[in-house]
Amino acid sequence: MKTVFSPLHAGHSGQMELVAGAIVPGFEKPSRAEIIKARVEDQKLGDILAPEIHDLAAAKRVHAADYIDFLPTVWPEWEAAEKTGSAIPFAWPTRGLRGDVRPQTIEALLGYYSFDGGASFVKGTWDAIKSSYDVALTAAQLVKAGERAAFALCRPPGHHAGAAFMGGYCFINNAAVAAQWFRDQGAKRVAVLDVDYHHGNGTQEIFYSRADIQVINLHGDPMTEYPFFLGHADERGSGEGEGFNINYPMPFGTTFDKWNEALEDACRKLAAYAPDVVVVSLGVDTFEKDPISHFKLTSADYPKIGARIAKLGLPTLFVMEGGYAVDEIGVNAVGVLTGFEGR
Ligand code: OKP
Ligand code: ZN
Repeated sequence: MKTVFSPLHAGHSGQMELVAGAIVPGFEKPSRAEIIKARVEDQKLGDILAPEIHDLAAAKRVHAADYIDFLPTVWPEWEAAEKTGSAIPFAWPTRGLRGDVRPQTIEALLGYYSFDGGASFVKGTWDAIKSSYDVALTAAQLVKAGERAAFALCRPPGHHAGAAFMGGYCFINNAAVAAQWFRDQGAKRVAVLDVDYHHGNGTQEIFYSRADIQVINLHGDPMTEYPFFLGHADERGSGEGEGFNINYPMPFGTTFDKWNEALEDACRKLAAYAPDVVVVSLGVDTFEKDPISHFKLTSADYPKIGARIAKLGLPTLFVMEGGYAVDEIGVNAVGVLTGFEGR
């Protein structure tokens, strides 16, 4: 299958994050995408294409227009306010505060448009976000044009980004953008299958009341795992969307046997939904050696995941999400794709 990749992701670099009270280098770093790309080449998965440039109309189909318009202003506003380090949100309108009043300064707006401090900006961040969006749409175009599957090597990832907020390393929800784009191009039903270790809270929120996009998540139980405040099994969709959101929260220590039972059930429900196209939010942070996660999948398991998804027999867009064990991220992510191709 073809891969779409942009070198502009690399401008989003040097992030820091707070872990157990200490500021440490961010886990979501440029080498992640570079190592996956090198593995795509090494395994001769197929051509690697540069993305076509898209306007932001497709982003505004799933995100609030004011949120999308805000993103490119962050770094210029931050610099204009003479701030020196990276732009990180630090105050949020939680219960008891006014989330309905849009504030006026850049540091306030960062909190207004986020749910945590996990999505921060440096100079190259907007160009990286935009390139990741272009990568997703370009790969979606390949599938629309008749390719059996395509790989959007997105960075930064997207599945934690909601209609009007960033967080958890995510800014624009690439998978949600692609799913909506397929609908707008004439697909009757689209399924999003999110196999990242973390619950894709943004994707769930965006499509929660809709029957035309089925959202299925396999993930660490939010009772004990980030993003903590969404992803429970009783979240099944609302209104017309009732029954079209499906969550499989699983405990720390989950091995492939148990995880695969969830995947099998998910695939049966997905097949019964009979979508025209599947968007896979592909995270490989379910890996046993992932530094921030607690499942126990091994490198040998990833091709099996790809093979099961291939068995659905549906046009498939893979959109890269998480995975932080960088030494093995290429083997694991590309393992899903070669498994899909039956090799
Ligand atoms: C993104 B994706 C604070 C820990 C915050 C955020 C995890 C985001 C995962 N230092 N962890 O789903 O892989
Ligand atoms: Zn994740």
